[in-house]
Amino acid sequence: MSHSSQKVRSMRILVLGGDGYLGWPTALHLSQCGHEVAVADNFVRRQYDFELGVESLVPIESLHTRIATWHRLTGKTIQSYIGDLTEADFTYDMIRDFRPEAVVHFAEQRAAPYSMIDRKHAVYTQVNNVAGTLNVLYAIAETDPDIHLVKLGTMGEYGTPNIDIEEGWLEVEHKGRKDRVLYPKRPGSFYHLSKVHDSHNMEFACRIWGLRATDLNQGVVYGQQTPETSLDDRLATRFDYDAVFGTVLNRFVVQAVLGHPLTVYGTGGQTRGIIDIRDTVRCVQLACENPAERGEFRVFNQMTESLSVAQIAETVARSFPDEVVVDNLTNPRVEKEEHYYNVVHSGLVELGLEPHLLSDTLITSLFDVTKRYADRVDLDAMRPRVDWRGALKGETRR
Ligand code: NAD
Ligand code: USQ
Repeated sequence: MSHSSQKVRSMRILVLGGDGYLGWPTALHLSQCGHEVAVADNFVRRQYDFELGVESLVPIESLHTRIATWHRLTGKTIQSYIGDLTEADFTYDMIRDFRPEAVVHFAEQRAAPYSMIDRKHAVYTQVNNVAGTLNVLYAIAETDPDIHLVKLGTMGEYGTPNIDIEEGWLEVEHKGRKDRVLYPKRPGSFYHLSKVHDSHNMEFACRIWGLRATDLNQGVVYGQQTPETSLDDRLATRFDYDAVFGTVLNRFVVQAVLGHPLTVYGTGGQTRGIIDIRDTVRCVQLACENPAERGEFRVFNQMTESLSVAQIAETVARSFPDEVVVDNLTNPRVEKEEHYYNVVHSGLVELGLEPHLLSDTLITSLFDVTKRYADRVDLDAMRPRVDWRGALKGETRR
């Protein structure tokens, strides 16, 4: 049944990671839908840029200016909390102060290559992500267990199993007995593993304390604009193209415009679930407005279609008016390039999602964004430098 036309009452929604690529457009979208929104962030994403010597292709304003611009344009207020989720006092105080009905949690280190740089980055990623989420679970349990946690997970938690990927849970029959178990996970980086650990901690909190949580196992996101961010340049969200934080389709678009070969890793046979950023914000809205039950650990696969990396490269190349060269680089990651991939992703559609499938129009609009800021591109940042097998070569620092 579609719930999309139902009139929904205004909710208090706290968006953790609200200064990031997806958190900021989501906060705007929820505010535009009439919800009372607050954002939280420690700005560590902006620090990674300083560390790596790169920056978003599209210039982004400070959170302060973004919020002030939104208020000037729409009259709507977004509250902000500046702090780190791994600090329990900050997390508890914020949840007690804002009293949200839903907490949308984007606030994690989200780049697989960043987590594979060396031991230090792997440990940072897992401590930041797992400890931050644990603090959020405790703060919810001790403040108001009715608060619905909507947490961003990732399709990469599942890996590429040789059976269909279900939405989080699997019915199994073993030696004549049946059970419903968490879907077995086999992720491909220490980052993706951090999400698996989070999922287990959330399921435990739902089962033991009766919390309510939705895990949104999202595919690779593409796109840069939503109706809200397009209202004013000062509302723009970031657009990463570097080899650490840039995601595959966004990178290929920038490479096509700059006449750089598309960096397909290996044969490009690896298939991934993908999703348009406009669908990301809508999915989060649907999850908030249709909460999980108390004690329920609900999982949705937040992706709209599956494409291999080679198909993504072909689609970008076909949409670009000039010639595009594809460079099959030695794959710096360890991943299957030939595999089965069939994902169930009906839960969000049943709640009312009407997917934007990948189109030439969308890709062309990304070409336009890239052309506008092409002089900001650092071509050196395009080459992958993080090797999944780095630890074996004594390349990692203690
Ligand atoms: P992002 O790095 O742009 O945003 C994350 C935000 O969280 C940043 O602003 C960062 O400063 C903040 N943050 C990180 N750790 C924090 C902490 N300890 N305390 C407070 N703030 C903290 O990432 P994104 O691309 O917007 O992704 C958001 C979420 O969605 C992540 O959890 C990511 O794993 C998930 N996701 C992203 C994609 C994608 O393609 N971008 C796909 C699937 C899932
Ligand atoms: N790839 C290339 N060339 C490139 C970049 C990537 O061939 O220049 C390939 C990778 O080898 C991989 C695929 O494209 O097979 C996806 O890579 P990616 O960097 O676009 O995405 P990934 O590392 O999986 O991570 C991104 C987000 C992460 C999110 C994840 C969703 O950074 O936050 O969790 O997408 S998913 O992949 O479904 O787990």
